[in-house]
Parts: sequence; C-alpha cells; structure tokens
Amino acid sequence: MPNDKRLAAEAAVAEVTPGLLVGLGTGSTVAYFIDALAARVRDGLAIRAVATSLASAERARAAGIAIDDFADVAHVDLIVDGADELDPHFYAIKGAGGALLREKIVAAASARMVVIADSSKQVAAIGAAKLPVEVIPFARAFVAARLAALGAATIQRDSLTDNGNLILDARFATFPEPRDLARALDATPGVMGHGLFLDEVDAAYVAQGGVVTRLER
Ligand code: ABF
Repeated sequence: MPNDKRLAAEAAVAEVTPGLLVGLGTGSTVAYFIDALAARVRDGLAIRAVATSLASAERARAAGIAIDDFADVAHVDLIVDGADELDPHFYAIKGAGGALLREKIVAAASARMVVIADSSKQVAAIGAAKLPVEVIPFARAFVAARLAALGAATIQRDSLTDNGNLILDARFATFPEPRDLARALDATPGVMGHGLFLDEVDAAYVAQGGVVTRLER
C-alpha cells in the first residue's frame, strides 16, 4: 500500500529552489516533507527555514535544517503545510495538529502556500472536520458562548498551544458560509486564530493510490 502522505510530501520538495526562506508547517505529512527536504539540504541545497511549531523546528534541526526565529522574519518565500480538509475552492480547514495560529501567521507572511495531503483530505466542501479556534484562557467561556450562538458545539482540548493558549474545537450541525464564519471569528475578542484558511492556499500536492497530482488555485 503506497504511503500517499509521504509521496505528496516528497513531490512538494520540487517547489523549494536554492536561496528560498521556507516555512515549515506542522503535522505528519509535513514531517515527511521535512525529512525529504533535509536530504536535499545534506546534498547541498542552500535554503533558510522557519517553523510553525516547536515540534517541526525540533524535527528540522535534528535532520540538519537550520531554523531561523520567525520573530526576526517579516517575509517568507514559500510555506509548505498540511491540512485537515481541502475543497475545490482551495478552502482549507487546518489545525488538528494544534499549530493553526503560527501556521496562519507564517502563511500570511509567505509569498506562496503549498498544501500537501493524501486524498482523504479532499472534500466537496469544508465543514465536516472540527474547526479549531485558538482562544486566550481569559476568554474561554466568552468565546465558547459566542461559538454556541453561531451554532457550534465546542470541546476544549486538554493541552495548551505553543503560544500558551487554549483550543476550542467547534463542530457545526450545519456549517456556515465560510467567509461569514471567518469574519465572525475574526471579530470576536479573545479569538487569537482559527483553522479556516480561505485565501492562503495557492497550490496543493495530493496523492491517491501512489499517484500525486499537483493542483493550482
Ligand atoms: C497541520 O497539519 C494542521 O494544520 C493540520 O491540521 C495538520 C494535518 O495533519 P496531518 O498531516 O498529520 O494529517 O498543518
């Protein structure tokens, strides 16, 4: 049985050309990307990198990729990241891995974003997956109430994010129109980030049954 996450990740390494500052996403598909990119770096590919999580930074450094502090960086050339859902509009739900806020920030700083995934992440329309919402602890009950008013049932994760915040995973019986929902969340004080990526994704490498397809927005 082919490892489609690994195939998609390895194919996406072709997007990395010498001299780029590359944003490394988070998750198991990105772990394969980091390993494949590290092999190219060991063969002499000259790049710089920033990471969207402590876990990705640790994996990259251990594999020989130097990681810059994103706090010192204003612009990134390319971010490669996973997703939980991706639809034909290139709308994505991300954040099952808990890194959605840093992923959103690095994606916003990036000239291009490429998603890597197996075909299980492809959906006709986003919304079946839980929608992670990163919340400062002070605003926990307030944001949970606002999410309930939007029609969501929420479950609070046991662990804090790398930023020391909580994540409320929101599930909707009927998923709202994504742009309306993103606007409502962005306007809610205490919400630091959410897993709706509606404008960030430029291309995707999706693998199914050992065959990788490159999709362009
Ligand atoms: C991260 O990767 C998250 O945004 C997303 O939830 C996760 C997907 O995980 P995996 O690649 O392990 O399926 O980018």
